[in-house]
Amino acid sequence: MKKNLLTFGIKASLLLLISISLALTGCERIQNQVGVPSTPSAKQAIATIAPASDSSVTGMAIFTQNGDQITFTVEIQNASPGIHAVHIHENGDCSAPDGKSAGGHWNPTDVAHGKWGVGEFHLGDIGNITVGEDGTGSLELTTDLWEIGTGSDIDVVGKGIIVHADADDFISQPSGNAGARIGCGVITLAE
Ligand SMILES: [Cu+2]
Ligand SMILES: [Zn+2]
Repeated sequence: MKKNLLTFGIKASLLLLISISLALTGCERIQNQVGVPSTPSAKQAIATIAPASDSSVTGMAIFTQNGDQITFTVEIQNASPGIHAVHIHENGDCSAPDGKSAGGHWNPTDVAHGKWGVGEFHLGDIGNITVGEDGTGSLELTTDLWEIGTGSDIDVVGKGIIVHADADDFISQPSGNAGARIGCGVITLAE
């Protein structure tokens, strides 16, 4: 009788343990279905723009991936009121005081300089920022022509952002006659 009770006790404990583990597994499954989406968080790249050619221009550029679209925003401060060209240049190198170390326009598709979205244009031909009396200006662009952190020819990471003294005329070759380089930043993958 005592032995039977003991056996019953062990059996009951085992059953209890199995029920608990089943219940836990069930919970986990539900959490996995409802919880965190399986896609990784949005990829981002950033560039901090620092003064070049004795200007005091500063700024920040951010690239954010959303599906196959990348949204680019740039904000600059301490620039002279008026129109300033902004481009992606081929080298992520701002070591030269005049920004020339950033090289020419980033042009992986080997076409002519132009206006973004119109006919031929470099993948670095972002366009012009209008700066107000307060010295600030911003621009936003969404495109599927770039990639972030893929290492492909159209990956923006490792390239440079240049802000110019003058406007891009979208016609002059090879770079739109936009004048001195007054701001420079290196595009890096954001962690
Ligand atoms: Cu440029
Ligand atoms: Zn260009």
